[in-house]
Amino acid sequence: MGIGSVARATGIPANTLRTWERRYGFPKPVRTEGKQRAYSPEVVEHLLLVAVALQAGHRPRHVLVLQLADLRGLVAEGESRGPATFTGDLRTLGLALDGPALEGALRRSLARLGAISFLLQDVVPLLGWLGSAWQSGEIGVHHEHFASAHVRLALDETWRTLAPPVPASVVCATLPGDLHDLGVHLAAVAVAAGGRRPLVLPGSTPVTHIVEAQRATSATVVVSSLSAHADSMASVQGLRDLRAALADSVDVWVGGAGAPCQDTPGITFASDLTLLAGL
Ligand code: B12
Repeated sequence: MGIGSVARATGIPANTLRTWERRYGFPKPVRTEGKQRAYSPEVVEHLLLVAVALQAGHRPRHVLVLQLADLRGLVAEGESRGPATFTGDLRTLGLALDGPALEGALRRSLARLGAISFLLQDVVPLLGWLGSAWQSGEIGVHHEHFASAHVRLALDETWRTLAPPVPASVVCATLPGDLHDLGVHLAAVAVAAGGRRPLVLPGSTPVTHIVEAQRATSATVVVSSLSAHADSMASVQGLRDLRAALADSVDVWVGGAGAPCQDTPGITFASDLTLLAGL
């Protein structure tokens, strides 16, 4: 990532990043051919933790010299004393419609847990709770929309931060009729955490567009996430069409609560997001 993107992702101004590099030797970028600074996903994750530690009141001169494991320990220690960022709190912040606080809590959780545990321990339980609490009338539709929009932004920011600056090699999409694209964003985070760049298509994408995107990028994998709301008959047909239109060399992975039970030859059905980090 370039210095501007790192500054946006971490909230640490570009000038500060340059000063720290001079003063503490961290964050250490590599130089592109054009002599621009470029930061690896590991450095960006490290900086996210630095940002959390600074917010908690630690001094840059103490925090910037720590090894990653020690920094994680410092942040975890602070979290256990300060406001926790587990799902219970995210729920409270969602109910309070407190955007900045919810954004901050999601960022802290990501920095503390790392991308995959952030998905599994915080985001997925929060989404499950939003669905059932909305259905039971415990929360209003505005709470559900508010919280899921913030989660979507956080996931979007996360995969963009983690994805290496290489051409996309994994296309992530829902199928026609399914506007629930959060599963696609969860998948994109896992793919990016595994070191590949996803191409994320918007919800309800026609099969022909998914195929065009795969051909245009020569992506080797297509990942589809189907929500509980997806029409199962249409999904089975959509997946057959998708499989038939793609070259045999392209792997197709499908998951989500609405993934059809029927096996479609040439498609891998799975629910464990961590598998996508190993593609
Ligand atoms: C957020 C949300 C919304 C948001 C969507 C925002 C967005 N951009 O995605 C908004 C507010 C827009 C919305 C709208 C609607 N929603 Co809605 N929504 C949800 C909610 C709360 C979360 C959905 C979600 O993202 N879940 C996370 C997904 C990814 O979890 P999952 O599918 O179980 O997948 C898991 C794994 O399989 C894995 N995974 C997922 N994909 C993949 C892929 C691979 C390859 C692998 C390996 C793993 C993997 O990751 C997940 C975690 O483990 C759910 C509740 C729920 N629990 O799902 C309701 C829910 C899906 N919605 C529902 C409904 C009814 C609707 C609406 C019809 C409401 C309305 N009356 O307008 C509309 C329909 C919109 C449309 N046309 O599609 C119902 C569907 C019920 C049904 N069976 O049909 C649900 C279940 C809520 C409920 N309890 O009633 N919704």
